[in-house]
Amino acid sequence: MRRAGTWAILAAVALPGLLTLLPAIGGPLDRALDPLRYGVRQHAASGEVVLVEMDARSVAEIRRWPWPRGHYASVVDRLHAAGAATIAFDVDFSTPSEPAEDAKLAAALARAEGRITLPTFAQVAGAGDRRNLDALPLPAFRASSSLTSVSIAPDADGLVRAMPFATITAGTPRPSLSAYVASRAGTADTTFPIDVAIEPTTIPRLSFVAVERGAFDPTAVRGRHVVIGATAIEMGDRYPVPLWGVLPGVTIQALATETLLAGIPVRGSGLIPIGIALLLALATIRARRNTRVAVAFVVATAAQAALVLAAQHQADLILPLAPGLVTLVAAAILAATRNVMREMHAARLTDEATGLPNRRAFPATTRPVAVAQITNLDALGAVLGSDLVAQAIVRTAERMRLGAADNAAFRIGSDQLAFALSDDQPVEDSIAALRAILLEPVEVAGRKVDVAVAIGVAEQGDLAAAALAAGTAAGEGRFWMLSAIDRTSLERDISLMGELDRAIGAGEILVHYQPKLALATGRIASVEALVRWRHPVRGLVRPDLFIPLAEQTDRIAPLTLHVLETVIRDVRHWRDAGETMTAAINISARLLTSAAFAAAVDRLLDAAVVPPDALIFEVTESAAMADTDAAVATLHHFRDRGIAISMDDYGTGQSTLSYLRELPLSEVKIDRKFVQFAHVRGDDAAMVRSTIDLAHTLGLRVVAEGIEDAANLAFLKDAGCDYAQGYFVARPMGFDDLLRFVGTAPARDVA
Ligand code: G
Ligand code: G
Ligand code: MN
Repeated sequence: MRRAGTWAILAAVALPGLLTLLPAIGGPLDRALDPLRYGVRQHAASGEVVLVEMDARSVAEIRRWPWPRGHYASVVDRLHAAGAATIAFDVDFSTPSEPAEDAKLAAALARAEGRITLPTFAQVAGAGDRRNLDALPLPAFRASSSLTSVSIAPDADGLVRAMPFATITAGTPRPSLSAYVASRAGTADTTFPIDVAIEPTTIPRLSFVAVERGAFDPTAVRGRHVVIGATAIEMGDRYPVPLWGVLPGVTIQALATETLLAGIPVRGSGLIPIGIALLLALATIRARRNTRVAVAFVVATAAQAALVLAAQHQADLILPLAPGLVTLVAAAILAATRNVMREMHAARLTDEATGLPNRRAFPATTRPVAVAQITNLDALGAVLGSDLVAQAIVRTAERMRLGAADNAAFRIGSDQLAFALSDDQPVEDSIAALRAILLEPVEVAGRKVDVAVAIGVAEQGDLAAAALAAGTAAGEGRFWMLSAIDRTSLERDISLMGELDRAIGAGEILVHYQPKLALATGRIASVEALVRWRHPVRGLVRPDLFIPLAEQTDRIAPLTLHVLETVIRDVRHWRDAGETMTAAINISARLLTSAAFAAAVDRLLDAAVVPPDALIFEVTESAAMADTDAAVATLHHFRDRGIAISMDDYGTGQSTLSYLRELPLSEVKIDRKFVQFAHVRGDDAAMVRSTIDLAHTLGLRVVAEGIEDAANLAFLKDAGCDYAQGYFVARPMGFDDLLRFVGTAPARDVA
């Protein structure tokens, strides 16, 4: 049903309507709708048909029954004299009465010059004989009158709804009273519906005895068609009709005559209203929301009913109501059901708070998948409130979509977003791209908000493994981590780590240096060592790709020791060349809890030909988090040996202030996220200035990283920052380039 086209839906909708074309189904339904068909169109009679009632009053006055036929003779004479166009009797004259009275009537009929019509009745021939006999008026009456059938045939439920145009009784066709009076010819035994929208009470009527006495206005009869019959209850001959209940047979004859005077009703095929309904149902079927379905249904139903009733009223085309209405109901039920199912389907696959697709919506994939765990959700919630947090999550998901394989991000837990990674490029490249995308804060209600994430990656669409890895990465303060569950297969895939040991031996691991400019003097006072891997196949591999892998596979210690060794050698060289610069080395968090690493550092330092105070260890804030006591002890140990400790990426972590006090720091490096736009963004500027002040108060040097233009540099100098590091000062470069750069560069004027 989800993908079914309008045509298929229309076909499904038409079926129930087509079923109502079966009389057994449509008949009762349409009959139940009679009050609608006739009630809405109720109108007064034309007045062309006048009833002369053999009413209770007449019965009371004449007293004898059967009435002596002289009474009828008088009435015929009176009506004829008044100018009645036709005089139709619905009175049985088939048996003789007193000859004198019969003669009176025969004479009166003869005087009426053929304006009279007398009834014939179909009668069952007798017990055991199913043939019908024609009960005719006496031959003396017949001589000057025409004959019409007054048989009334109720439906199975006892209600009279239709009248024949003509009947064939005992082989003789006879027009019905109404067809004769209205001069409408029709095939024998075909019927027409009586228009019971005509209000029976509006048919002009005269009492039989009043007419007999001449006590009536002749103009009420002149040129009109008079129908004479019994309405008094005790004379029987009463039938129920729709809308009006029980009516005397003669009143029904009058209604039928009125119907034919207004036009000849033609019954139309039920296919016509079904066709109309299908057109009208289009809007209902197209409606995507059920309020619209309801509105469209009501409008279509009203239009359908109006069209059918108008066809009857204006064109005497009688169409069934049930097929169209059933079709419309079917359309509404179908559309509503489809919408509910769609909504349920969508709701099942959507996270309520954010509108993002949820875990159930995550497609099966053979690609690597990433789960990003938002690590500062509680803090965000406390500051922003849940609505804005939801927005922040949506903004973050939008960013992640940019780095996702199929541009889709899913909220798989309150603090977890998931997405598939491209399998065209190494996972490390995807992660590097993501890191760049996520660096900028997201904007929520006009505020810039940092959403901190830790990412777990797993192969083959293993979402659970990725989520687990994300949790571990968050706990260890890392940006990303591979799932331990399939680490081996991934390693084989990446095939980098197996090569790292060989790479160190083969001299593929290089150290580049990025200068730090002392803002007070305009001279290069220090450098940061940044590792590079000149891979024979992959080219220059960036450290943010292989450092996390090295950390996870326990190769970070040999790598760092190799860097330290290289740096010590290079420092020796430039000291020999007369340069007094210090050099900073990045130390991974997990190395701080490794006694073996500390011992190895000690051995290198013991053998070193440079003073330890030429070295700086850069440690990220999160580094101290994993195992605080051990990490702090290790840092004190290094510090005691004379190595300066620098807090890297300052501002991106969490409990900054307590660390500033506890750790044996010499230096703080403000993360480039805050520095880069500090000269144009007020809140960044405030953060940088206050950090500089705070650090100075604690006796720490301040390095700002990520300086990319002169204005930024000028701002930092003005803010009292001690060192500036960034592309504007110099990019990371090889040892030889560094010596040339420092030797030739004049002291910079950064004022
Ligand atoms: O400039 P670059 O792309 O080299 O730096 C990327 C990241 O890698 C930086 O966060 C930097 O601290 C880190 N990094 C560079 N060299 C080393 C290293 O020798 N050891 C560790 N642990 N991290 C390093
Ligand atoms: O985390 P750490 O301080 O070790 O980061 C050093 C990283 O910063 C290296 O990747 C280096 O290439 C990068 N870096 C240094 N200067 C700039 C700069 O001006 N702009 C940008 N975008 N990155 C820089
Ligand atoms: Mn660093």
